[in-house]
Amino acid sequence: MILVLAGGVGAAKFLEGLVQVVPPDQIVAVVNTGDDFVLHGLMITPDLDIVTCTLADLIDREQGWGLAGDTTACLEWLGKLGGPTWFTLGDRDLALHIRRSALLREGWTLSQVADSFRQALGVAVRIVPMSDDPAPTHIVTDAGEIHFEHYFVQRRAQDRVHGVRLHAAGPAQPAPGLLDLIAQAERILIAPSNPVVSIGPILALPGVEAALHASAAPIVAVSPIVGGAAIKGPAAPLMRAMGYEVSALGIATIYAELADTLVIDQQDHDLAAPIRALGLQVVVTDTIMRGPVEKARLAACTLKDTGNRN
Ligand code: FO1
Repeated sequence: MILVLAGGVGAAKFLEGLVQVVPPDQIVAVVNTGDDFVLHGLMITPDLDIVTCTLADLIDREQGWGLAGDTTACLEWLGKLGGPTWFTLGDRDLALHIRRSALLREGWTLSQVADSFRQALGVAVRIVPMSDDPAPTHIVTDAGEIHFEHYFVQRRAQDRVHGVRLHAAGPAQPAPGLLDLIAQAERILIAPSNPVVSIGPILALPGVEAALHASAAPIVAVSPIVGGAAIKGPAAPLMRAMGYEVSALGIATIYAELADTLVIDQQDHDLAAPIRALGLQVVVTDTIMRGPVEKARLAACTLKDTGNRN
């Protein structure tokens, strides 16, 4: 089984490549829930939905989130009635949040909801939230400490970032069975997601880093930073706020103690030597996931044997 630590859009695209080169039922995606928040009285889980709906080929490919061809009649009426409209929730998208919220109120766990939804949508990849407990990511800004989605979407990532608080609602436990999945994995992949607010929340769960270190599986990460910039999302300001250089080398310093191999883009080939100096093996390739062929090629790169464990 191949375990993939995943955030949102970049991870979803990477998984679309992986399912082309590995039987989907051999893949388990452990998904960040730090973006999750309540809006309109509904439990919204952006990264779980992005991964599930992308693998179900239902995603809006322009945006990387939301459902293709979705309408926003309900959102318009929510606005008329004084509800918040800063977070675009389409009519079909709302069905996910309404149904999820109802099941959670009936006592289902987020793991059970996520598994029920991916099966209902015909996704063969197992999708596991990182935790069934609330584990919101807060961003510390000039305007105070705010939830990631308020920082990133409502306030358009305009605030100066002073820090990040993971699991801001208190201790969160790894989802049931997650530590066993890490122990059983034959290979562990860290998708090209935001290392601070997408992968960070997963690694910060008690026992996860220890389980990863104890695993005999090769751990391969894909840099989400290409040519000194993120392909999408707020990785740059967040990495800067945490004191990391915004480059593939900065990514290497984050994962140096954990991963065996880092896959970087050919634009960053000159960073291969300093990254190797950190003790990581390096694979230099085209990491821009333009289409299905590039996604499959990138995924195949993370499956090649690049030598022994760290
Ligand atoms: N991102 C935005 O920038 N604007 C939105 O209005 C928005 C709505 C949205 C609705 C459902 C969903 O699953 C994701 C959504 N996202 C939106 C993406 C969200 O901000 C993600 O958490 C980030 O892209 C980071 O993964």
